[in-house]
Amino acid sequence: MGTPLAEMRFGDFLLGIKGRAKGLYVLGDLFEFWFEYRRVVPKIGFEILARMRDLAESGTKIFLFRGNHDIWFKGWLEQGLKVEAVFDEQEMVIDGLRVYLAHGDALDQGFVPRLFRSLMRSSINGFLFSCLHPDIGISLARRIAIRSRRGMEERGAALKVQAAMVEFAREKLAGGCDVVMLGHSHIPEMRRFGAGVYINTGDWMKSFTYGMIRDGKATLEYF
Ligand SMILES: [Mn+2]
Repeated sequence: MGTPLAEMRFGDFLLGIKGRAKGLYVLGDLFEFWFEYRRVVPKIGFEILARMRDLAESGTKIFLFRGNHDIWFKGWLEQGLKVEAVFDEQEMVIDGLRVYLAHGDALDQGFVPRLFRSLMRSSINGFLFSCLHPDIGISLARRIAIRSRRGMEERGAALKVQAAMVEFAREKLAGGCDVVMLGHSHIPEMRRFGAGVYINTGDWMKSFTYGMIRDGKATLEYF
């Protein structure tokens, strides 16, 4: 999510599925950046977090997946939002379908994304980062995160990732999955391979798209 307007639209989406969706699977990079401090809650996307908690309390099971921008979930978000679980990748049975879900950044072989991923995943860096005052740390991290995303928005880089994702999905589907859902590339798409379906859920910055599983069918939807 980027602009306040995009955030509001996602908020409207959350409100709209209340009482209707059994599960919500957030496929990573919900935030440009997320970090859980020991005693400080970042002032990031509060409205969205409040709506997600409301949704969880109304009975929708929420599953968060780590992206490459928001990997620092350390339990507070799970407790605070009443999230069911946090995953890197997961195969789940949803509505009778075998569904593989992940953010998909592991398939991104670009130099900057790989560097960004290893920086973000290092626990020493996490410790050092936690020593910075949150106002300084968060604005620094946001700047790096925005640069990393701009890299993704370059057409060449995005197309490379897209191709790697399609190939990955083809293999997963051949291996017995019914549906593969990924994000990260910001390019929404849906492809069929035999009886299997690959969906890239796109984003909530420009595309406002999401994957839906209903009555044993997976589709790509626009909000
Ligand atoms: Mn990403």
